[in-house]
Amino acid sequence: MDVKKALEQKLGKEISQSSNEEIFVSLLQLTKELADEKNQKETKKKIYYVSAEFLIGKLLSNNLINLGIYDEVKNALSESGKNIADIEEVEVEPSLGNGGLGRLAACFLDSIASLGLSGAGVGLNYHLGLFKQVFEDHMQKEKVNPWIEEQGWLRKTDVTYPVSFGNLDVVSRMYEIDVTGYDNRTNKLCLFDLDSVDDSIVDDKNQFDKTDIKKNLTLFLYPDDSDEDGRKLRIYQQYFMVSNAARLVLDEAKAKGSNLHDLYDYAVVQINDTHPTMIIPELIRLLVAEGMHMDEAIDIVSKTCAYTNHTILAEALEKWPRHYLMEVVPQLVPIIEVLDDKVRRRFDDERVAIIDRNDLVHMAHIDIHYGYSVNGVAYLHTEILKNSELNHFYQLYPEKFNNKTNGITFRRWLLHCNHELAGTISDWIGDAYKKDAMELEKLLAFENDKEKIEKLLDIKHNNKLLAKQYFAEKQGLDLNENSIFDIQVKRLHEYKRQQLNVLFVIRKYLDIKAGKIPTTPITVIFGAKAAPAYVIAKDIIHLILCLQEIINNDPDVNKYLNVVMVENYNVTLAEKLIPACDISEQISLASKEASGTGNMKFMLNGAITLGTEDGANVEIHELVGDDNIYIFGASSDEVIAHYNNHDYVARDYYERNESLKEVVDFIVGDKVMAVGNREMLERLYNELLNKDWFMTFLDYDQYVETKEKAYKDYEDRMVWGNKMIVNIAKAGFFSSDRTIAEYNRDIWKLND
Ligand code: 26V
Repeated sequence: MDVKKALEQKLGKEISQSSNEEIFVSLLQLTKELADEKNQKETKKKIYYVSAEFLIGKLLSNNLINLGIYDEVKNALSESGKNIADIEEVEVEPSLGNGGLGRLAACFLDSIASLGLSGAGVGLNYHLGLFKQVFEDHMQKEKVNPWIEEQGWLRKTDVTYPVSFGNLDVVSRMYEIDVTGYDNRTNKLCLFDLDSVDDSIVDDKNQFDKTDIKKNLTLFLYPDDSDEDGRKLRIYQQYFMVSNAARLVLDEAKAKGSNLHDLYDYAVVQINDTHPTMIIPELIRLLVAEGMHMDEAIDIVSKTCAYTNHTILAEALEKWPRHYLMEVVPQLVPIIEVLDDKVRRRFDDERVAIIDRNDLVHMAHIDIHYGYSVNGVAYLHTEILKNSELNHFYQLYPEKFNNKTNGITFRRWLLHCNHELAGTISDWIGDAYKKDAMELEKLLAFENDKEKIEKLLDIKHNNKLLAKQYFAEKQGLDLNENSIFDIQVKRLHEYKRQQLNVLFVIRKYLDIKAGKIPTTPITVIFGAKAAPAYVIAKDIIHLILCLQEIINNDPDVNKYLNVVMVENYNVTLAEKLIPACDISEQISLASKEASGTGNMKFMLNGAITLGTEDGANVEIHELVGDDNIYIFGASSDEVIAHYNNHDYVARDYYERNESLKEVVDFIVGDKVMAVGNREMLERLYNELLNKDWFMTFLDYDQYVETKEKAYKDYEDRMVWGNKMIVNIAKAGFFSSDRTIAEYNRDIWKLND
């Protein structure tokens, strides 16, 4: 295909005479047409990945790469004086997820299509994505984040289903987004919506009537659940999602010849965390409505559904009061009661009941009893599920438990975000790694190869320059490209311990003030959104922004140390920061981060991990060996023992450790108070000193020591370059193509 000709035909004029917006729209149309050509007949069995979140990010460049025309388009544009990066800027990012869980779902869709598997994502068409973060007075403020445009990726379909709630009947509508496989088929992401939803009910403070379901149902991703109406709205959303998903599954199975008694030969439903759990009673309800006996319906559904657990944090495991369900989805309650009754008859163990003594419905328990597979998302996480968190279930169903270590799509997280590195790798080992990521191991041959290492270091420097330019333009930030880029980007949560990194920053600041000058300047970069109602998380952001102001304006220090918090961290910004990173901060309290996937993206782009033995860090460590990662901190066993013995006392560490004490006191000292908010800073200080639930002080000394070691090693550019090579070479295991092949081999069994 002559891309230039095709594009100019769509534009109706020359590229050089067209605006970036016009070019974007034409490329969008062209992409959709090419994607259509790769629609394939469904195979008998199909995977439905049902998820409340799909954090897909911008799609244009990825689709161009997957369709094999990225380079032609880029060249055609540049011949006409246009830059593809400027066209990418026209696209609005759909932020339809919070973080790792939603981004994982997006990577999985890419890999399902790229492996040629027949599959669909099923979710909700939120009108407003995760809030847009802005900083005012060194604090996070939330703004609405619309993404749907006249000309976008959504395709309106004629598929509609009736959905009934306790007090309301609605009719849904399905929208589709193409999921292009890399040199392979096109699948669909099916997003359900209601025609009556009305964006104008949201006021400028982000408030809206939470009870007006017809108008608000799909407005927001994760409506605020700090009150009862908010929690009920979540149940409305979840039921709406799964009722539509269930209809779609049954319709498509029937169309392919299923008599529903053999549903599991036609469909597998992967339940992404507990949010879609109600699909189990809903499918049972629909099968019974088709005339099937209840016991058989339960059996068939149990052979069709599989569950993925993404966290061990108890507060994140959903439990809904039975009376909420009674109000919103009364038709499911008798079914859930039957499911509970069957469990209680089989097992005399209150801990595995579905409806507990307080009348709370444990969603994960439904999934485990009535799904045929339960998987964790990294080796350590699955071990913790089996041995402690879900041990009483593991005793009952050892055969259901399995591990599927997460992965990332290399199309977005290497080919798209780091063109120079991807091109260089192709020059060195050929293109085969694009389809078989394990090919990257061939790069190990270049360890100690001075010329190759210099090239890698050059690429890293160029990516720092690109990031510098981007953030100067977009956010008025000034990044020093000659500094070490030490980056922690992820949701703000106490268990992820941004506060530990902050303590280090203060330590470094005080050291420099005292005359201990770093050899190479350091830029500590943060990016993180805090849940709007998460008070301590917002206090941590406040402290970071205060430190940014103090440190970057201190002429004694700012030549050697800078702190930068990027605003509104999202997929698009991740794509700019990750290729520029030297040190990847993965410092969660051991046992708390189920997997992490940012850690994999950084490694693939030649950053060295500084982390605890947590989540997939454990597997990164195993792959790259002690010399190519910086590991510190208490082990998950030690941490779990502290929790069990209730013997961690933060204040003891503070009182015994002069360095730590000085750093912690700085938070409420005159310097920070002069720019910050007393209430927020004191609250954070007291939280750390009196609680520190995620044991920051426990790991402080080792963290400081290990990070200093990393900075020192950075000085020997050859030594550091070797570490980069090993990390890139060993990243192949973390391709989501590998993860999806394992899901298919062990759970889905498509194409058998
Ligand atoms: C949710 C909540 C909501 C209530 C307050 C506390 C809290 C804490 C954590 C969560 C996480 C929910 C599930 C989740 O997003 N898990 C993430 O899934 C990723 C993909 O498997 C994985 O890489 C991350 O480690 C895991 O945190």
